[in-house]
Amino acid sequence: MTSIRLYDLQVRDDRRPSPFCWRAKYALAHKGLPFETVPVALTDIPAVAGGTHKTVPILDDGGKIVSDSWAIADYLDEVYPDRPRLFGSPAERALCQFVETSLIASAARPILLCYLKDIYDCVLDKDRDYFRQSREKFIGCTLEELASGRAERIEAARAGLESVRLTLKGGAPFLSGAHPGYADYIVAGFLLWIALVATAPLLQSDDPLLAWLARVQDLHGGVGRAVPLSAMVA
Ligand SMILES: N[C@@H](CCC(=O)N[C@@H](CS)C(=O)NCC(=O)O)C(=O)O
Repeated sequence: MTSIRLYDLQVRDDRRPSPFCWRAKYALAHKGLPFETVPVALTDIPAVAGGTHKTVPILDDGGKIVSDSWAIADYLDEVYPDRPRLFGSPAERALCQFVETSLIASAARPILLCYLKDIYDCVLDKDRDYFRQSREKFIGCTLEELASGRAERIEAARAGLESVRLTLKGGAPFLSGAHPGYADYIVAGFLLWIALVATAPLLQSDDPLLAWLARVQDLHGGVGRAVPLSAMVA
């Protein structure tokens, strides 16, 4: 029996789309640590693990509670130093942060705006009012108004992933080089998120990202393999 539990955002049909939770699942798998996920609704997060955390992922390692995907990765490297490291050095960690911020600036925001209404349509009934109110406050219009401009935005979202494509063009199997690393998990987490909620394709079928994403899905015993990509691919 494992004692590691990961609180993982749940939406309809027990899908688990959270990009930040994906990173944490990959981080645990990378370390070779067995874990179980605990499904949690958005509006139940404040009641999890003592009630002091506002977001998932939240890790419970035999009673030690850690929240935030970066803090979880750091914790795992610190507490399990003999297992494969997520960050080989502070420099690698800093570069992974750069990957995250670059992705947020170039792709994640347009992607979020394209798919926010799809995400709303997937959240559990109990979360719908909270999701609508919090996200409409954030974007400054209704989810329906946002969705009506989606077609033009998808092009921008697809183009925002160009730095990932160009990196992979270098020939290495992973963004982190010959072996997969946290940068791969960051980018794959965003794409698996969309694959689980999309009602319109983000990628063309000949997109070179797809071969890389399939490789990442197959890693560590296939931690992301069950996610169908078809809804995200034209
Ligand atoms: N910086 C956090 C962000 C986590 C995050 O935003 N998680 C979302 C789910 S994808 C969440 O829990 N949102 C709670 C809410 O919207 O109330 C991390 O890296 O773990």
